[in-house]
Amino acid sequence: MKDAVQTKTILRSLAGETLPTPPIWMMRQAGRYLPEYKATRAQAGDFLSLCYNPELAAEVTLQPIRRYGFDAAILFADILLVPQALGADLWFVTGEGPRLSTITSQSDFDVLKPVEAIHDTLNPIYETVKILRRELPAETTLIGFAGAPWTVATYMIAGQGTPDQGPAHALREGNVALFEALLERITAATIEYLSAQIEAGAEVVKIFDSWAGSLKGDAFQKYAVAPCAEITTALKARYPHIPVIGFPREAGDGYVGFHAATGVDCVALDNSVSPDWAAAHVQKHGCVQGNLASSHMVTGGQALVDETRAIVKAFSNGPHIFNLGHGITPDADPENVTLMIETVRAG
Ligand code: 1CP
Repeated sequence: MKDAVQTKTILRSLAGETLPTPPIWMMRQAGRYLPEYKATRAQAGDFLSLCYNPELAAEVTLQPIRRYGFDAAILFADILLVPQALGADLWFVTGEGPRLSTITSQSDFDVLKPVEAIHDTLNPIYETVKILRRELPAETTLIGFAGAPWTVATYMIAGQGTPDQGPAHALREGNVALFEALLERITAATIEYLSAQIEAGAEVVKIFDSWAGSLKGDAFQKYAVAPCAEITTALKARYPHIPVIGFPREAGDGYVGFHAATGVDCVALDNSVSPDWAAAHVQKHGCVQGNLASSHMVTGGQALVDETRAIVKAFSNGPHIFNLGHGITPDADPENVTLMIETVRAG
């Protein structure tokens, strides 16, 4: 009899198997392009109330599984819940995005809570994971996640999303001791947060470093590679069987060697790198995930089909999980998601 690990296609790819058809899921697969998501979000009231309501968060996680039959579900939550659990104020401005209290001085840092306190805030997230493990189909893998320390720090320092992560770069140049203390606190919190997700039933975890691309050279090594390695090493010591996906978005050449330098089982690729290049230079070291441009979910048509086929073909000689290069956008057409899945599964 096959055990669960062998029957879940995503776990097989993460274990290094080359499958005839790559398994597929999609970043932000629960989101505003889906009418059923918008309805549940309206029921919850606002985005954060949705994240902290286990029944409704599980419901929106399940919606894209029911509609499309993706091979994985990703826990519905947000990377900014960790700053909130550490004591930062967090709110969302409609039409603009997240806002947080800023950390630019030692006194701002000193009011942050200790790592052990995070579970007081994050317990509902673990409840969502437990519900999902009960309710997901047997073949669907449950992915937990957190933001990488650098990306989370960029929001905590600036108090919002920034095009160039300027305030975070300014702090790391102007007060490296404070910057590194903040990164260490986030790293330790992330290890505990992901461990609790795994204890609750997450079968894979993904570390989102959305702003890794703005770290260059030595800074990329110190603030993207090293924290990801620290988190992965700690998780592997506790849960050797749980695969880790790393996503150092827009790392470019930094994707090369990222598996070995961090210990992750899979490197997720954004669509700024060509699949042929990534197959030769990144996939030769282990499983890769990606990397269709999310704009195809808006535009659709033959270009979507051609590009999807090219990505499947380029990665067909090694372990591959099909995904977008970044999250699907609210203006996407749900029909184009169906077309992408059919194209991948048609082989
Ligand atoms: O209006 C809404 O309904 C909120 C939109 C939204 C959603 C659906 C936000 C606000 N977060 C999420 C969910 C979310 N965020 C998930 C859930 C699982 C999924 O379906 O994929 C995940 C994995 C995230 C991760 C996340 N949040 C990242 C990393 C990945 C990425 O997209 O680069 C980042 C940077 C965030 C911060 C964040 N949360 C929300 C927004 C709009 C943003 C970006 C803000 C900015 O930089 O301006």
